[in-house]
Amino acid sequence: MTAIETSAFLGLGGNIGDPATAMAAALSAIDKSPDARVARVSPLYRTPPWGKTDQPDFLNAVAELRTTLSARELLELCLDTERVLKRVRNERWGPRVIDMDILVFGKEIIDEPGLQIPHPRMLDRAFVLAPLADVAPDLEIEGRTVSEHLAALDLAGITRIDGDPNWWRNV
Ligand code: PH2
Ligand code: MG
Ligand code: MG
Repeated sequence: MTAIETSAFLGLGGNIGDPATAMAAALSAIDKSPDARVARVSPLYRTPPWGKTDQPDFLNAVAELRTTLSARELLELCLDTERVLKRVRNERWGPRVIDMDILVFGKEIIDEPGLQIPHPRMLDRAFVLAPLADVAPDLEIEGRTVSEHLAALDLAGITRIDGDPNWWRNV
């Protein structure tokens, strides 16, 4: 029997130390897991801090995964990976070496403690939608495509870093 694969989208970010290396290490770890593989990765973006503005700029990216895990199991894999990379949880929206959020998990709608999918704040965040539009412009979320949602947002300060498209493999 072949297990069903779900397409899931992860948002990645960080603004302490070397976030590009941390994000690359996180994606490589997930890709090595027997139950998930990395299908597409956006370019990196430099983005102004959202929510709590007195902190350094972030690097952000989005990855599409194919996984046989459940959404809850994928969350555990992401949290384990954050722990391996020495993420420390301090203040909400504060500085971090790595953050991985499940944005979309197939067509599932989940509203449980610690797991809300689609991610409840993603549609307000250009730092999520700009890289998501690179990998899945036509993905529908709440009745509109990612491109349509992105067109409604202010892109001030969001810059795509044009570099190696396989940046996440160089760890
Ligand atoms: N993550 C946050 C809070 N603010 N700002 C940017 N630019 N990028 C992020 O990834 C980010 C943020 C909480 O997860
Ligand atoms: Mg987050
Ligand atoms: Mg998070």
